This record gives sequence, C-alpha cells and structure tokens, in this order.
Amino acid sequence: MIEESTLPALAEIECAATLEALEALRVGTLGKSGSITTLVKTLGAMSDEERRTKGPLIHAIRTTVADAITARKAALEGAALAEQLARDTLDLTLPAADRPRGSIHPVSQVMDELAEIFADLGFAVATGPEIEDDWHNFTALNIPESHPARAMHDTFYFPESDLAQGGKTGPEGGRMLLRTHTSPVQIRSMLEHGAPLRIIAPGRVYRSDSDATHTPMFHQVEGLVIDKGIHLGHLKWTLETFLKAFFEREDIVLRLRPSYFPFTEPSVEVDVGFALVNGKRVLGGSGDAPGHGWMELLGSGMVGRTVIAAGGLDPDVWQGFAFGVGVDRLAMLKYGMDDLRAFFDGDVRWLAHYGFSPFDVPTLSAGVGTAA
Ligand code: 2NL
Repeated sequence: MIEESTLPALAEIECAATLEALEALRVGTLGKSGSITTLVKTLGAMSDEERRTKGPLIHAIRTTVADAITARKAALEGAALAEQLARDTLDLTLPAADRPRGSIHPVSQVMDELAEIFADLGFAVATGPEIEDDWHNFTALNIPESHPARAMHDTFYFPESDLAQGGKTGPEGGRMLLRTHTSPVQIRSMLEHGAPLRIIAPGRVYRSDSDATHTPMFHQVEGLVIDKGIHLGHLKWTLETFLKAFFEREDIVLRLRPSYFPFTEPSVEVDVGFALVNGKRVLGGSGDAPGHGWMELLGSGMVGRTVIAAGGLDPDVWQGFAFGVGVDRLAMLKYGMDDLRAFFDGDVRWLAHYGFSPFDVPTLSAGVGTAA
C-alpha cells in the first residue's frame, strides 16, 4: 500500500516541469484530501499494535514527499531565475530619467543674500505680522492720523465693519491694515529687545498700486541700528559696505541727497552711480562720469526722536539710523529682469530661467570685508 501510493508520486515530483505542475502534485499528496494526508488519517483507525509498526513508516513517507517537493520547488525557482538573468540585460550606460527640479525664486535668493551680508555686519533678521494695526504701521513712525503720508501709502485697510464686530482692532483701538512697509517690525523689535539693536526686517509689504513697476504686494528690507553715538557716518559706511557686497563690485559709488521721511531726521536718499553698457544700466563708478548717471536706490536717515521714544527708548541716550529698499528692485538690478510683474506670475519657465539651484546657496563671490 505504501509503495503504491508514494513511489509514483515521488517520481512525478522529481520530474515536475513547472511550478504549477508541482503545486498540483503537492495538493494531490499533502493537500487536505491528498493521498498522503489520507494515508496519515488511517492511523486513527488502527489498533495500537498496528500503529506502532506502521506509524513511523507513514510519517517517514510524508517527510520524504514533503522534502522532495521543497527540493523540486527550489530547483525550478533556481532555473527560472537563471533563465531570467540570462535573458535580461541591464544597460548601466543609460542616462537616468530626468526628474523635474524646482528652483529658488530670485526674491528668496536675494533675501538670503541680504541676510548673509548683514549677518557679517552683526545684524539679526527680524520678522513680524503682515496684518498690522494703525499704531505700529503709522503712529509709532511719526505718521499721525491726519498726516499726508498716510494717503501717500495707498494702504489696504480692513473693512470698518470688522471693527464693529470687534475682531480687527489693534491694541490702541486703531484700524487693522496690511503693513505698507516693514518698519512696524522694527518698532516691535525695539519694544521687545530694547537697545543696542542691529536688525534687518525683510518681508512682504502691501500698497494699493499696480502697473509695470508696481505690484500690490512687493518685498522690502529695512535696516535699523540703535546704539550710543550713532551718526550719519555709520549709515554711509554700512550702506556702502552692503551695496559693494551685494553687487559684488568694489567700484560702487554712493551719492547722498537730503530728502524727507516722517520717521527720520535728517533723511537721506541714496543714489548709486551707473554706466550705460549696450544701452543697459550697469552699477559701478561715479554717476558724474561721461555716459554715466545716478540711480535712486535707497531711502534712509537718522531715526527721529519721536520714533525712538515710540520704541520705548530714551532719545537723549540712544541714537540710530535706518534705511529701506525694495528687494524686488535689488533682484532686478542684480540679475537683469526688466518686468516686475513676472516676479509674481508663477510661470515655471521664468523660474527655470531666473531661479537658483537650491544646491548653490550661498552664491556671493565674497563676504563682507574681503578685498576685491
Ligand atoms: C524707502 C524709505 C526708509 C526707514 C525706511 C525706518 C524704520 C524705523 C525708524 C526709522 Cl523703525 N526709519 N525706516 C527709514 C528711512 C527710509 O525707507 O524709500 N524705502 C523703499
């Protein structure tokens, strides 16, 4: 009985041609109603005597068949793998699939450059809310309610109805607005950290204005230094050092002109000399040279006494200078874009052209103080 049921199965297992055929044989022998399983089940009906003699034999048969199936399965799988390896070829010279890669927006790049340059000069980066209250954006900066500069700023105010609902009121009860400059960040920094203080405040600012050179949202960086004995010489040296590092040219020449801002006294407009090269303005050299001109670039001045006081400091003890400049404008001048609106279109072709590799930051050729 044993030979009849197992030997043919063993022979079949050993020459099974495919994994499917082998699986059919496994089901036929070791499966739920397979021949070997049936044989094992006969043990239950046997007398103790008979089981003692036949039991070991039946279990040996089951082990033999199970081992044969395992061995044959390994052999068939090995053969299949060997055949696949012989058939498949792997071309290691094929170029890898190109994965689209994003780029750093020129505004982000320039902000990083500014942070790096001013870090070398001991400035920290300060940030603050884009939704501001009237007091931090205007009043603290010596621009009271009736001041004409408020109209100049083309401010986006939140609706009066929001005031009535009690949800959009500043600490001083003023209207809420989208900040028109990053100056409120500096007021907040003075109030929070006191003096001495050296910060830049880069970020988004908002003015209701839109044409080829104005967008309702743009980027500004302001700088503020508060210390004892600060004077215009510090202002001029700082801006000159910054502009030389930013434009990566030692021949940047500044011209300071008297001006007016409500928050500084005296106020100084800073022009940079440029040359016309193939009809394009290239910064460098005195604007008074033949074929040259002056370009208005920054606004700055000594921080007004009332503004220092609004920052919680005693103007008899602390002096300071401040400046403001458009980041988008700096980016256009350094990297040669001519339409501001393209900055905010989100066109990936523009970004691929003007954007920066995330692996190239920082890209400045030299830090502050490095001789040309
Ligand atoms: C411009 C002019 C300027 C400031 C910004 C400032 C900030 C504080 C105190 C005093 Cl907290 N001043 N900022 C000063 C002068 C000019 O920006 O034309 N920006 C594009």
